[in-house]
Amino acid sequence: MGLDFSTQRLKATLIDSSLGVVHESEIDFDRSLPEFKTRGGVHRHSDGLTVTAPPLLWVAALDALLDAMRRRRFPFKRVACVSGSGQQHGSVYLRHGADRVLAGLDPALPLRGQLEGCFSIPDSPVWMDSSTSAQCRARDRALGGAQAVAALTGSRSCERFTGNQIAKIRSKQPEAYAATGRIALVSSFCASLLIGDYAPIEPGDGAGMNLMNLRTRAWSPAALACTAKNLAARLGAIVPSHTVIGPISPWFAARHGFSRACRVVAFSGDNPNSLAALRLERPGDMAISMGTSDTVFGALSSPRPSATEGHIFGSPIDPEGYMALIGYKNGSLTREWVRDRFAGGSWPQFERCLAETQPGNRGRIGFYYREPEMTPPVFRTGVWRFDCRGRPIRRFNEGEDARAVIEGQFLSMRLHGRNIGLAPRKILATGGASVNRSILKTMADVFGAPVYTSCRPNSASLGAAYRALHGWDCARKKRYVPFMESLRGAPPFERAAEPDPALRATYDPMLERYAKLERSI
Ligand code: 5FX
Repeated sequence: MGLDFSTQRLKATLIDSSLGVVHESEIDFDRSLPEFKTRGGVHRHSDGLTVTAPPLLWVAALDALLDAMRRRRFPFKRVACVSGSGQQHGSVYLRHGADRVLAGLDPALPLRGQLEGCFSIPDSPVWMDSSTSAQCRARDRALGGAQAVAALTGSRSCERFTGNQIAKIRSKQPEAYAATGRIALVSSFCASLLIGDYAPIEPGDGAGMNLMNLRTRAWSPAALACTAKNLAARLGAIVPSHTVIGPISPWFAARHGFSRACRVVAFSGDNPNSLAALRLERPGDMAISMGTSDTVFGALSSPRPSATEGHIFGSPIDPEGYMALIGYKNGSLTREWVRDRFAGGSWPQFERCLAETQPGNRGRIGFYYREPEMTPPVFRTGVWRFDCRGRPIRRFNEGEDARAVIEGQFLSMRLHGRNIGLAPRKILATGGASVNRSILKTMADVFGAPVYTSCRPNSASLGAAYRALHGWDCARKKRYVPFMESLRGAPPFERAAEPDPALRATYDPMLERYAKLERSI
């Protein structure tokens, strides 16, 4: 069973021994638990920067989800192993002694009332928070600059990353910090509920804190020291992602009928779990998720952390591997804007534009920033068009904007992926735009790699279920089993587009021209 505590809902995905999905359930936080007064699962504060969510909401959601599954006569006793996923970076502050509460839960009562008094901070900072710029700059100063922080932890100091959130709480709410016995991530906190004890953190989600040494996968004493006093004792251990962290707690067996033999595998973040769902195990396996914002993630063996772009996390499916994550703000909305203004207003018309223009767009390159962009950081929105000699031009010919926005987005992904060590071998395309065959063909050509599709929703909870199976398999066989050995027989992805080898000669030099023009912007 995989559980995904995402920003807006809790989902469960169950797989059986043939690796097919046999059950899915979900609870929407705003709709099912209106008393927490969240919108989109969070509380946005009046400063426009602070965003929080009550951890008790996630506890109540677990009660509600399990109750609903029990009403549907879900056979809990057949669950062999559970793992899970949490929105990344968010932190949960548990009072001294909360571990005793977790260990002594009364099966006659729901979790919610029993855990209510356990939080020293009742509203947890979450990944949408951007209120910690001062703490980020302090971290940069203490550790030798932005690039030094990235080299040590895998990412530059980021406002949403847990270490900077902890530093803010330590300085603004010192009594609450002193009352805290354990600081958990959303993922490890939810795992704690299942094992009835404080759960360890694993390197996929642990890397999203600016506190872990990316290479050793242990807490960095220097990063801890510049965050808060006595932090190591409050964070607990970091364990490999496939670790069985305990049997399920007696509360789940007595109240819902789970088997006492059911095991729990370390929970990870939503992005690392999505990597597991798409089985991106080998360096060069990457995914492009095209949604409101676009996300690129993939496996890599030689990471090159950068202070200016992307993040490197520990791989959740390879104890020695790494994963890259690059986010873009200009995704679907920007593609739709170009479609509506310059490509006939419909996707069939847009596809016609792609078909009627040449790959490489006769050397023409466009940059379309409808939103301030984070990769690369571009704060001024606008459209920039260049001819084949790199000279700015005001307009393109008919159809060329459609090709320019698609080629430009993929060139950017290839460039910024390369900058942090991602060398694509095979691409999995997901998200709304991945149903568009001409876009996928352009993707294959720009990257020079085959493109596969996966339209399975709920990738984080499915990935957590796969990771549960993986951890269970390793424990059962008493050796490390490669992830894909445990996943042998999983349904194949559809091969959707092949690269045209002749187009390397077009796109390889175009990438270098793109990089130069991007710098000029
Ligand atoms: C990744 O760094 C993020 O902040 C988001 O993708 C969150 O994980 C969403 F839950």
